[in-house]
Amino acid sequence: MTTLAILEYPDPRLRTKAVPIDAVDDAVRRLADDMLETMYASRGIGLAATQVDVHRRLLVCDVSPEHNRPVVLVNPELVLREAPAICEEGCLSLPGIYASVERAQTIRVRALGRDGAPFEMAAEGLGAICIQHEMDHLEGRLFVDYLSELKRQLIRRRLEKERRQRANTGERSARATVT
Ligand code: GNR
Ligand code: NI
Repeated sequence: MTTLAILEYPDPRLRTKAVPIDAVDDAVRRLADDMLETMYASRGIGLAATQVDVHRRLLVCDVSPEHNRPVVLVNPELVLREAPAICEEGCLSLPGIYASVERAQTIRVRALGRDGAPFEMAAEGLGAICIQHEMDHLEGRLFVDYLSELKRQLIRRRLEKERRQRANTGERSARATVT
């Protein structure tokens, strides 16, 4: 397995709308496995193919406390969304940036699994939020799109500054909550 490079905001490739996958073959399974490895290595709870510059409808997530419940969703479709909830989100494509976003608290999603078979699953809380966040990536949408242009500008500047500092010191970015 391989860890893949994650695109970072404001990379325009993050705006690409992903196309459906017509067959879950070995190449798709390999990509899903590499995405899971990348997600775990980055301490993320989800990853969309868009973030690794593959513009196909595939996402992975694992919101379990032991990080031992990987989920692979191919061509996911929401069949139910209910009960709005506001939750603070982060994104591996915006390292260190956190902001509150409104999502549905409960969802049902229909998708193909790693084996290519269709299935439906219910998710709530963090699992539901994560799947909606990943499905947004597949549309070329990011959580900062729900914020004002002023806040997005602040975030762009902060990320630029952090990247300059990371390049100089090799250190991780500090946490910043944008309210
Ligand atoms: O790791 C992640 N954490 C997270 C926290 C709250 C809401 C959504 C997420 S997804 C994010 C990983 C990521 O960027 N997926 O696209
Ligand atoms: Ni993300």
